[in-house]
Amino acid sequence: MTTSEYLGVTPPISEAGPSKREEEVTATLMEELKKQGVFESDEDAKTREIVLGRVAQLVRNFVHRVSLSRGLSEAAASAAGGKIFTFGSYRLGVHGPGSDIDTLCVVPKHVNREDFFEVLEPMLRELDGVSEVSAVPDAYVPVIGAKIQGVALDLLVARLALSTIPDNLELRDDNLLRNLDERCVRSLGGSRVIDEILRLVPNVEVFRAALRCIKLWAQKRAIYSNVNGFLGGVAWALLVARICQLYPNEVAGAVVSRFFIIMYQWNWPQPVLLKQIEEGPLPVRVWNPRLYPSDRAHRMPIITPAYPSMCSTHNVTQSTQMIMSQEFKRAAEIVDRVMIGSANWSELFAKHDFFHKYRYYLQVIASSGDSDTQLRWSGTVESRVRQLVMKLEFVEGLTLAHPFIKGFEQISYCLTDEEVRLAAQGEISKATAERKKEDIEDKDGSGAVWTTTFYIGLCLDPKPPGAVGPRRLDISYPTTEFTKLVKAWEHYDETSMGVVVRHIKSSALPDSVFDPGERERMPVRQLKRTK
Ligand code: 3AT
Ligand code: MN
Ligand code: MN
Repeated sequence: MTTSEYLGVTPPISEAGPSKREEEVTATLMEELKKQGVFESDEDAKTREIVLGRVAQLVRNFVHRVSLSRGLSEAAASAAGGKIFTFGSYRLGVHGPGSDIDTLCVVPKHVNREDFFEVLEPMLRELDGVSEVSAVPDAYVPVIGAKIQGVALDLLVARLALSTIPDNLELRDDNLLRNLDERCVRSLGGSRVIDEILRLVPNVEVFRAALRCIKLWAQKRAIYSNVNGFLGGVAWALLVARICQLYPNEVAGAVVSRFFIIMYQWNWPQPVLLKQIEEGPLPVRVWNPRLYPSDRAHRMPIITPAYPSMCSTHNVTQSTQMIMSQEFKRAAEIVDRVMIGSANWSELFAKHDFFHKYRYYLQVIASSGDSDTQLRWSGTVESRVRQLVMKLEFVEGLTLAHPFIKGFEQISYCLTDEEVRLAAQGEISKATAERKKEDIEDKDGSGAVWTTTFYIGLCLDPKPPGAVGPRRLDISYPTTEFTKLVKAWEHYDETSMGVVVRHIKSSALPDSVFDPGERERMPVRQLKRTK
């Protein structure tokens, strides 16, 4: 076989088609996915298309307007074009009812990023049915968020070194990246990666169905989150795409089954690649562990296929890798039983047991006095939690530190300074918790406290035989270092923002981390005894 006969960096493992049983379980998998609500209605799908049509027209109007203002003739302004490309889950075809549409707006060289925020944004606000417009021009990837006819969008911009953007433009050519600023290269990246993934899978429909299954499973098991050291949407897509390459003629049920077995056995840090890494025309870094020590540190490298190739799993730590490996194993066992008919797919999608699993937890509590500050501050704290996890991994006696993938928000209406102080530390009395906004209005010394609490589950090494009494665990060094690190944030303000780390026993977990009735259904103590 020559390299051109297969997709991927090795020949397939098997080119066999599905067995009858594999077709059966694929049908039941699709039924279960429908039941779980991962598909949107036909009506919603039509709305999305209408919205995209309107955005495409908006971008052309925007380019036209800016072109005229730069002194171009009417004819030249009309010819300047402007085109949108989608990426993210919508472009992959695996979006859910609540997903946004990630949309890249490509404009000619005489239109710049400032125009996008100063001209397009006001034009967008003028459209019918638009709400929640929010621009983040200074972000790593500058973006305008908005809702149109109820559909959420993330709008990115890329300015190409071309004087016109024709309707048939494609973004595949690496040379398009020449002479662009870094932000435009990054903005183009999302779209180029998705295009490449879709080109590199043998059967797009099979890939989509299998990826929907893996995404739902990863969300339910609380391992879908790039910031927290697990995998994000792109990384999961790349893994599923690789398994599709290895079984080019299989159906989704079979791909899912192979996925878990292969991922459980994968010889990390051997990278997952969809094609050989390519060099290109830019003076930018391409992932290369032989050249760069920081790339060598990646534990589960999953590499993006479009130039410049990057590692999509930079944040994975020893703990998160162990947790994902356990989840692959659990899933492989369930899917084995699905195959022989002794389990249903729904078992694969059972909710995680994070808040039942450990005896001790760390709470990382970010607090402030208003919702805008809290949004930015808690985001900053969240993005650093994995630094705490990595420091905890060095603590003697700790097997792993398991970060939970989302924070829990609360607003506490306090009557006194002392209550405010306590609330910021996570000590929220029943009276405070039950108070409403009206209860503190016009009262001297009162105030509201916004808190976001992140959790890290602590798994201790097994007790050595014969040891008695509780084990001591000294986490003061990691927690002090962590607080120092988050307070080093450039916008940190000690008068309005707080952060504390404290450890609690599982019995002290607040009810808010459980679904109604969940705590009672699975009492923590019972779980421990059966271990
Ligand atoms: P949803 O169905 O929308 O939840 P998704 O995979 O489309 O899933 P996002 O819309 O959050 O997820 O992200 C789509 C892509 O946008 C993924 C990544 O290429 C890019 N992206 C997302 N967040 C960031 C970020 N903070 N910085 C840079 N790129 C980002
Ligand atoms: Mn999206
Ligand atoms: Mn998005």
